[in-house]
Amino acid sequence: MRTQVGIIGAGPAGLVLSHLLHLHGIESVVLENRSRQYVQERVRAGVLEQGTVDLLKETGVGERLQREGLVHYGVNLRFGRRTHRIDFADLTGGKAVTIYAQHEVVKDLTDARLAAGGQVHFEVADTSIHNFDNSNRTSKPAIRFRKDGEPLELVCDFVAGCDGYHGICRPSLPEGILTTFDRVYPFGWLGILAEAPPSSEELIYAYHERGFALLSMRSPHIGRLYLQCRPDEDILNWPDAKIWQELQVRLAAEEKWKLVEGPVLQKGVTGMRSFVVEPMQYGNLFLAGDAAHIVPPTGAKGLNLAVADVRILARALADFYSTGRRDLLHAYSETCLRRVWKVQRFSWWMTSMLHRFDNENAFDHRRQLAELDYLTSSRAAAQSLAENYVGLPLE
Ligand code: RFL
Ligand code: PHB
Repeated sequence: MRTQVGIIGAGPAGLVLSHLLHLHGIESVVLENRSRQYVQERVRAGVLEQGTVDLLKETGVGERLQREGLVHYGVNLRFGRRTHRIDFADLTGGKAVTIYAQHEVVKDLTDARLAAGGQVHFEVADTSIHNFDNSNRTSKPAIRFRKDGEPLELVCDFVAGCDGYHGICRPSLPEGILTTFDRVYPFGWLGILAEAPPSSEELIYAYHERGFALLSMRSPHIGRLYLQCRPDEDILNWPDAKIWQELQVRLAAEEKWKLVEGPVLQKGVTGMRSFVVEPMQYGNLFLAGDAAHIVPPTGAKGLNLAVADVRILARALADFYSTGRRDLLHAYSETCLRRVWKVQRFSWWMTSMLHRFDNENAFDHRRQLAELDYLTSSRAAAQSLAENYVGLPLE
C-alpha cells in the first residue's frame, strides 16, 4: 500500500487531519486499532471552541453540529452557594462555545471521509512505524500492521502520530529525543451520563468544601455531570443514589434552584494530568493531539487543542506538496507548542482554582475563594477566563 500521509488513530486529530488534507488534494490513509462502533460510542469531550466549530462548518462537516449543537454564550461559576455568570458574548465580542459530543464529531468526520472515497481502516492490529527518522533518504517511512490477521505495509512520505496518549508513535522515537513535562493531580473525576434534562441552560463549575462538581450536558434531555474523587476511586463504591446525593450537596445554591435527577446511563472515573513532550516531531514523524500532550479536563481543551495541532500540520503539508518547501514543516512543533503551553497554563489554572487539594490548608481554601471572588467581580479577570475558554486566536 502507498499513500502520501499515513495517519495512525481515528480520533479527532487523525480524522480532522485526513479531512483537511483531502481538501488540499493530498491523499492519506487512517489506521485505527478499535472498531468503528467503539470510537463512535466512546463518551468523552463535549465542549467545542468557537474556532473548532468554525473550522468544521467552513470545511463542510458542520451541518449536524449546526443543527444539534447547543450554543452557549456563557458559563456559571458557583461558590459559597452563589452563582456568577461569565458572559462570553459580552467579554469576547460575541464568541461562544458549542456543546456537541466528541463521538458525534468523530461520526460526522468518518462519514465524510468514507463518502469522499477516503481510506479509514478500523480494527487494525500490531501497528508499528519504521524509517521515519530521515537518516536514510532512499527509503520512505512505513507503517506495518495487521488487518484481518494479514500482515500489511503502508509506505508513505510522512507519518502523523494521532494515536492518543496510549499510542505507539511517541514511544517509537529513539531515546533522548523527547523531553517530557508533566504533573499528575491527586484527584480524578467521576463522570456520569444521565437521562435527566440539564438543570441549567449553561454549564455550572462548582467549587465546594467537599470538592469540585460540574454540571454539563449533551442535549436538552441528557445531562453530563462530574464530581472530584480520589484518583484511584473504585466506581463500585458509587451507587447511583450516592452520586446524585453528592452532586446535590456540591451543586446546592442559595437561590431557588433544583438539580433534576434521572437514570444513570453510563459512569466512569478518569485520572487527571498535565503532560507535554517536546519536540512534537522527529524526521518525517509528526505527533498531534493527545499523542503529544494531555490537559486536565477542567478547561475543556483536549479535543480543541488536537484540532489546532492538525490544522497547523495540514497547512505545513499543503505548503510542502505545493511548493516543495519544508520551512512550515520544520516549524511545526514550535508553532504548536506556543498554543499548547498557553492552553496548559489555562487548564492547570482552572484545575487549581476549582479543586480541593489534600495537601492544602485553610489558607489555600480562603485563597481559592478570593480568586473566584476576584474573577467574578473584575471585568479584566473575567475577560481573561472568557477569551481562553472560547479559544485563543489561531496562528
Ligand atoms: P484520541 O481521541 O485518544 O484518539 C486516538 C485514537 O488512536 C487510536 N489508537 C491507535 N490506532 C492504531 N494503532 C494504535 N497503536 C493505536 N493506539 C491508539 C485510539 O483508539 C483512538 O481512536 O486522541 P486525539 O485524536 O488526539 O483527540 C484528543 C481528545 O480525544 C481528548 O483530548 C479529549 O477527549 C479530552 N477531553 C475534552 N476535550 C475537550 O476539548 N473538551 C472537553 O469537554 C473534554 N472533556 C476529555 C473530556 C477527556 C475525557 N476523558 C475521558 C479522558 C472529558 C473526559 C472525561
Ligand atoms: C463535558 O461536557 O464533558 C465537559 C464539559 C466541560 C469540561 C469538561 C467536560 O470542562
